[in-house]
Amino acid sequence: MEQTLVLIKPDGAKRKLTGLVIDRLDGAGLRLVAAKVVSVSEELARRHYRMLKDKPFFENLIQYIRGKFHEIPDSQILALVYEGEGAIARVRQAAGATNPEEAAPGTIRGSFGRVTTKGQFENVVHASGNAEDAEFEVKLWFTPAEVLHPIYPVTRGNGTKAEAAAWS
Ligand code: IDP
Ligand code: MG
Repeated sequence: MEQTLVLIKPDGAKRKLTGLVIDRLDGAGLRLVAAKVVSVSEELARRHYRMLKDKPFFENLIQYIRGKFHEIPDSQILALVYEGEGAIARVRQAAGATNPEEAAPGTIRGSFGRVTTKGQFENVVHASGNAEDAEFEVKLWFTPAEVLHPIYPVTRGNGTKAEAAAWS
């Protein structure tokens, strides 16, 4: 059994795709075990995308996930945790490839993503990439009390000190 993090990115929220994304993931037979509206701080955004800090698109990515390109008030975003056998790969499959131009037709990104004229990938959803990222990200965005039967070991905290304490 796996749990994986999904974020409806600001382009998805702005373009009223929230219901559609949830519907697609329902259709994939996954169970929703946590959901929360989060105000994405600079710190949270940087921590979430820590592995990409040396990429040329990193600063734009931080602005994008904080809703700065889509006039999202309070940088609000919907964060979700889905659970199921093979949930990480199944959500990735439903999401499609990172580059919307390469994402298969019928996937969320293939159907609704776009590449802006400035080269930013606006790809509607975030989905954890692998087991290690899924654990880190679920712990970063949620406390154990916010997840129905949290599955990740509670002794290894990630995120901020407070978040680590919540999982310890
Ligand atoms: P993923 O979201 O499919 O896991 P990552 O490589 O983890 O892809 O990149 C995180 C996010 O950074 C992507 O979803 C996309 O929004 C953005 N991104 C990734 N690669 C590029 C790029 O080459 N140009 C612009 N934005 C990118
Ligand atoms: Mg990734």
